[in-house]
Amino acid sequence: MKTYSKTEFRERLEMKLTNKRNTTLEDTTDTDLFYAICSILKDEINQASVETKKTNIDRKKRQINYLSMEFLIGRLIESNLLNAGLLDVCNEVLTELGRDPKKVYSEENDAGLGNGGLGRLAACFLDSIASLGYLGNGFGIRYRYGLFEQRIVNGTQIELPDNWLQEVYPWETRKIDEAMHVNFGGEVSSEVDEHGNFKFTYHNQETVLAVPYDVGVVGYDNDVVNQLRLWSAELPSDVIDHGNYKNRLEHMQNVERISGFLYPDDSTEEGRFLRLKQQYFLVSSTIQTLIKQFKEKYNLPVTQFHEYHCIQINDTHPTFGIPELMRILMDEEGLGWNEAWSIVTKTFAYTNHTIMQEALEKWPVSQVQKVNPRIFMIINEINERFCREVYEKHPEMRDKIADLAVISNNVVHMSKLAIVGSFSVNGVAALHSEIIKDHTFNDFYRIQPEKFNNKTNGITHRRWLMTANPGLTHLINDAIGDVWHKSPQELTQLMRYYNDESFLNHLADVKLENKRVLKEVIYKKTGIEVDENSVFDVQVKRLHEYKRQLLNILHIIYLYNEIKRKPSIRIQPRTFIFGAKAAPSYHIAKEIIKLIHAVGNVVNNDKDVDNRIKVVFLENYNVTLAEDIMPAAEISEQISTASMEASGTGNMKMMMNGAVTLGTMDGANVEIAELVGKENIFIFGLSSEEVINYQNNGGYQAEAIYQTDGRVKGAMDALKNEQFGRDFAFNNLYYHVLTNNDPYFLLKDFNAYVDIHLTAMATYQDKKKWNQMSLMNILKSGQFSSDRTIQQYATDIWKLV
Ligand code: GPV
Repeated sequence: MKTYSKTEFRERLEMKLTNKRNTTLEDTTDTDLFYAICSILKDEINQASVETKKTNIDRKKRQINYLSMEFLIGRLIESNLLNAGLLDVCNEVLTELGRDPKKVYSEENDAGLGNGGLGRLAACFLDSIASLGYLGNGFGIRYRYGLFEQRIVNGTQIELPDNWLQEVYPWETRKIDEAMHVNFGGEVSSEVDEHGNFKFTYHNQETVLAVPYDVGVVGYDNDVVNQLRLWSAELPSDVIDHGNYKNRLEHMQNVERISGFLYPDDSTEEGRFLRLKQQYFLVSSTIQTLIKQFKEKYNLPVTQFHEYHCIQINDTHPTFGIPELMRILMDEEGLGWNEAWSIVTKTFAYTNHTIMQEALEKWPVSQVQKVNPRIFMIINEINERFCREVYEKHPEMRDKIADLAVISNNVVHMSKLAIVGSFSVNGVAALHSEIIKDHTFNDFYRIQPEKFNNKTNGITHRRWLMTANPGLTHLINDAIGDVWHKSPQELTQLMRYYNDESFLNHLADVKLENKRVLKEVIYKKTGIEVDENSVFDVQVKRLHEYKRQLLNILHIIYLYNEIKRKPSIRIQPRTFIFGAKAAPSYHIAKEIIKLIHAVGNVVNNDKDVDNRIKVVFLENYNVTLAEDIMPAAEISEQISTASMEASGTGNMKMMMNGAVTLGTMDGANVEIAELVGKENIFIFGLSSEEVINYQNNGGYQAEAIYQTDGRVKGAMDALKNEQFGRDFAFNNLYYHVLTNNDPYFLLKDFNAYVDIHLTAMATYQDKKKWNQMSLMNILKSGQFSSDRTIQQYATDIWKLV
């Protein structure tokens, strides 16, 4: 891409302001500046994109297609500027013009087309695929409304629609000429042709137009621009229905609802018919496009499709792609079942992101039939052939066939369909991948062990370090140069500074400065004044019982009561920072948000506490807010019940920014612990094996711990005895934990949690030691760059080379 001197960039900016915004540098607004900068970038992006597409066709290499119902991309301006090599010059020019670059960039709406980790992972992956120079595109849905905006009113979460497309979205290009028809519903009839083959024809289907909007994905300093293609649902203009204008308008609105909004449930399944339609809409439009482009561009028989395309499905949400590709290969391309199946099972690879039962998708047969009857027929056939094969080839598994079946009790088990139809099944952290093999999908592992593998998650260090934390980035650049930008594992070179007092002090200065920035954000958003010299202890992630925000707040209650008992107690001042959205229908989660606020209200205003503890809940946690929080974190709370967090990625973001993890041996925490060593992490609580053992034996005796352990009882009773206000929610939480026998092991892990906090705070007293721990976390974090993850996907699964 073109490089610009300051003068050139400024001139270009002036030109764009005049031509695109009808204004001048002298009286421009931040909005004008933002769109003018986007326009400069977009020229570069489009140019490079054309080149990328051309070389890709010439090279005839295998392409990865990442299918996901979620892409949590956040803002793109800074990361696009960085990757295009224009961030510094743009910052300098804006500053010289007397503008605050941050303010200009904040004109961009945060694109929240995802719920949490799974959606953000997809966004990090696209960044790494392009930055490593691989040919690979993302496919998702252009939801008219993204993840809801969270407001807190009197401690209660309120959800507002996320109208992110209210202003022009500068990064997208509508490609109406590449729109696809997606067919829903209707009936299927079959006849036998002259060769004795079945021919299937569809009738009375409803056709929806899938219109693609392409967003360029800019590689870092390599002139590569891939695409994220987001599909939007429209009524085809040639549909003449009912002849009635009002009916037509209603029909139009119904069709547009398919891409109307993102379902706000994270790691739980809503099971709504519209969600099912969204899934089929994504896969049908995408796979039709891939086949069409393959035939047009390569001029090869469709039987070679898998040699040029790999499809990674992000959890089971895009699993209907498997029967959809079968349908196209058989009904439209005329292949037989076996030939089609052989192609499909060399094309699809499946990533599992959870072992929790409530998140494993299951769709009633009747609903799948209604969405597309032909797709259901194919799933049924896949199931019958698979069960027969198990019966014949694995006699030892005959009594397991009911468990293995893709369809049972009139529901389609999406994870089973995904496993059967894919050549690769991967978990997202080493521990998680082992649990999948040993427990969740053990029956499948026994018959198809070769499919199972691990790909530990990662995060893009470009967004989560280079743009989010410029202070730390400069410090690192000054110390070891910039090789780590392209080879993040080179961060280990920082080991040279492990005993360098001056470097360690600079590191602490950078952290303090980032804490000041967050302090301002906290004040602006909540009116709460926090002390930048207190420890910033952070838990930011979706609100879920298994993530145990409740354990965190119970510990805060315990600390508070210790202070009340003995106000002169010596305690390290701390700011507990929360950010979390609850799914709108997840009542317990919303009650926990209420409790955090109630505890905060009491603790923050109690004279006895004297500002030693502050509790802050930052509303509307999203990618943009995370970019302010991660650089300021010192303690990274990763306290899920062991075995339940598949990986976690916030843990990696905070580690990369020098926070020390305080957590359980769960998900990727296990690998963080291995890398930094036990001395540089605070681990507590039950192991995953212990948790799984208890679960298999009906749990542990929660009531007994409650009755006998004073610390546990004290914290729990605060919920019941209205210490933090009279609210049914707190009572309910109390009974919820005890009557369900504490399925998330809050009480069982409570004491270990209290103790590990004591250890952590004792350690913090030794400033040098703490800075060394922080440095160790940063310098080992290159392993968690998504560049490493994508490199592994590319060589082991996608075979891109
Ligand atoms: I399933 N995850 C998510 O964000 N949404 C989901 O619907 C499902 C899983 C998360 C896991 O909970 C995290 O542990 C993991 O780090 C993340 O997916 C990315 O793999």
